[in-house]
Amino acid sequence: MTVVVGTAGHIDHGKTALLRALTGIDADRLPEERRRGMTIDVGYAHLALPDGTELDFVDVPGHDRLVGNMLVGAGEIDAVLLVVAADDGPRAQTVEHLELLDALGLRQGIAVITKIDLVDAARLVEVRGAVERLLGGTGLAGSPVLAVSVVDGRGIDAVRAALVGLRDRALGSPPAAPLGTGSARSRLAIDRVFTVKGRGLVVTGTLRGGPLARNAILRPVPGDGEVRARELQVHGRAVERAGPGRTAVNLAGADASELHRGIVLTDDPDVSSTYRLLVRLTAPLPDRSRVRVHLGTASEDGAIGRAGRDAVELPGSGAMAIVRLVAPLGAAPGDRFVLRRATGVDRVVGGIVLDVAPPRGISRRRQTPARVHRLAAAVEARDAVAAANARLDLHGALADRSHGIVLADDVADVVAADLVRALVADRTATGEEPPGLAAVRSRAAGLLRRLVTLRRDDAGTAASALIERLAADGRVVRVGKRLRLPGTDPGLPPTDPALDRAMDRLERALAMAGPPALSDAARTAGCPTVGIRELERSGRIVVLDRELAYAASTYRALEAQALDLAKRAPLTPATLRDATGTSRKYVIAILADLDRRGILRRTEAGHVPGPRAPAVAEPAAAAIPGDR
Ligand SMILES: Nc1nc2c(ncn2[C@@H]2O[C@H](COP(=O)(O)OP(=O)(O)OP(=O)(O)O)[C@@H](O)[C@H]2O)c(=O)[nH]1
Ligand SMILES: [Mg+2]
Repeated sequence: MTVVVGTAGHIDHGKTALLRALTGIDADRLPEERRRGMTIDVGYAHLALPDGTELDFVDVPGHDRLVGNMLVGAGEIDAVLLVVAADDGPRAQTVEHLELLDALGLRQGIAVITKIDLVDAARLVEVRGAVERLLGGTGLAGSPVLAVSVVDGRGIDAVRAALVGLRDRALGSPPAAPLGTGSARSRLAIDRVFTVKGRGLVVTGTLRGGPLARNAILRPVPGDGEVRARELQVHGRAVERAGPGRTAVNLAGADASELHRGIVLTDDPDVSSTYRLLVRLTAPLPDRSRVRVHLGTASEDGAIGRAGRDAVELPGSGAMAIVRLVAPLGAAPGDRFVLRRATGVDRVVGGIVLDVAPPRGISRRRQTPARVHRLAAAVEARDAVAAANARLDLHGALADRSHGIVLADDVADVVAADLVRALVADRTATGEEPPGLAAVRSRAAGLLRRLVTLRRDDAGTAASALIERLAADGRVVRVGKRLRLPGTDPGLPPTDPALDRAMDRLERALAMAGPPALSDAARTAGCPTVGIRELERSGRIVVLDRELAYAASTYRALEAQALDLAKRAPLTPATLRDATGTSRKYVIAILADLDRRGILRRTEAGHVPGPRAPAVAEPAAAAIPGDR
C-alpha cells in the first residue's frame, strides 16, 4: 500500500516548493498555476524512498477561497505535511486547514517550517513554539516539527527521513478503507477526468481498500451502469494491478459527460448513492443548519436534521444527525467527512457516516439513543459484524442482498408469538379445522408492517420465511395448506417458549412499587399484547389502567401494606406515597382500585378499611424489589 501524504498550510508558505525540493516534481501543472505562482487545483507528486517503496503526495492550494479544492485533496489522504513559512508564522489558513484535517480524523503528520533562510534563529524558535501550540490542540499533537529552506537545501534530507517514519505510522493506523465486506474491495474517489488522444477517458484518484486489477468492472456511484478498467497507471507506468494509492484508470464503457470529480468508482456493494445520511457529528449543529458536505473528493449542499428522534446525543461531545443532501453522494458507513457552514465563517464540524439509508416510516420509531449509540460504537470500532447487527436492530428489518428480508430478533419474536397465539386462539375457538397458511401469512405480514417499514411484498416474503423457520424449529406444523401447533398433549394449552420467556421478563419488570409504563416495559421485554392479556388472564399481573400494571405478588404486598396503614389511621395518598417510596400517580391508582373492590373505603379524612377488607391482613411482604 502506498501512503498518501497531503500538504496543508497558508497561501504562499512554500507547500509546492517543498514538494518540488523533495521529489523533483512540480505539482503546479496547470498553465495558470505556473503563471500566477500559486496552486489552484489539487496537484500530485511522488517520491521513491531508499527502501524501494514510494510515497504519494497530494498538493493543495492555500488560498482562502480555494478551501473546497483543498478538501478534495484532504478527503483522501493518510497523513499531512503542514507547511508554515518562518517569516510569516502560522496564519488564517494554517489554522483552518488544521481544523479541517482534525475534523476529518487525521492523526499522522509532520509540520515543516519553510523559508528559514529568511529569518534568524530567534524567529525560528518563536515560530516553532507557535506551531507546536497549534498542533497541541488537535489530533496531530506531538507530531515532529522540522525546519527547511528550499533555497539553500537545509533540512530537506531530514524531512525525507521523517517521511519514512510518517509512512510507518500511517500504515500502523486504521486504513481509510470502507467498512464491512468492502474492505477487500476497491474504491476510487475521482479527482480528475480527462481524455487522452487514442486512449479515451482517464480518471485519477486515490485507490482505497483492496488492489484494483486490470479489466476489473466498477460501478460509478452516483451513476448508472458499469465501466471497465481497461488500463491502469501508477506514477506514469502501466501496471496489471494497482493500489492502494494514487492511480490513473483508462476506462472502457464510460461516458465523459457522466463522470466527474466526486463520483466514486467501486466494486464495493456497501458504497451507495444517497440523499440522506445518518451521521455522528463531532459537535451538535442546530436543526436545519445549511451546510456544505465534503466527503472524499465530493462536495454537496445539504441541511442538518436534528429534531425529535434525529437529535440523539452521543457519548463524548458527539451528536447524531441526519444530513439531507441537495444531490446524491456516493458514501459508505465509516466514511469521514467535514461540514462547513454555507453561510458565515462558523467553526468546522467533522463527522462519520453511520448509515447511508437511515430508517424511514414506522421504523423510525426504533431510532432510540441506545440503538444509535450501538451503531456508532460499532462503526467507529470498524467492527463490520457488530455494525451490521446494530443496523438491523436499528431498522428492525432489512433487505439483504444474499438473505432476502432479514428481521431483527425482537421483531421476529413478536410476530412469531402472535402467530402461535393466533393458532392457539383459533384452536380454542373452532376446535377442529386449523387456519389456512395464506391467512396466517397475511396476518403476520400485516403485523410486520405495523412494526417496521417494509414494502407489502417484502413483508409477505418475510412472513413466509418466518413461518418456514417456525416449522423448521418445530413450533408450528404444516399440514398441506394449513398450519397447526405441534400436537403435544391435547388437554394442555400449547406453549410457545419465546412468548413464555417474554412474559416472564415482563412479569419481572413489573415487580416493583413504581413500575415503568406498561407499554414501555412490554416493549423492553419483547412481550406482545397477547402475552400481556395472557399474564392478566392467568392472574400473574394486575392491570390497574392502560399504562400501569403490577406483578401480582407485588400488588398483593402493596395492598396489604395499604390496608395495614388504613387500619391504624385514615390513609391519605401522601402517607401511602411515602410508605411505598413511589409517587402520587401510583398511589392514586392503587387507592382507586382498592376503593372499587371494597378493600378500602374513602372518607373525608382518608381511606379506612372497607366492607370487603380481610379480617386479618396478610403481612406486608418484606421486600418489594425496587421499593425504597
Ligand atoms: N526564500 C525562500 N523562498 C521560498 C522557500 N520556499 C518557497 N519559497 C517561495 O515562496 C513562494 C511561494 O511558494 P509556493 O511553494 O508556491 O507556495 P504554496 O504554499 O504552494 O502556495 P499556494 O499553493 O498558493 O498556497 C514562491 O515564490 C517560492 O519560491 C524557501 O524555503 N525560501
Ligand atoms: Mg502551492
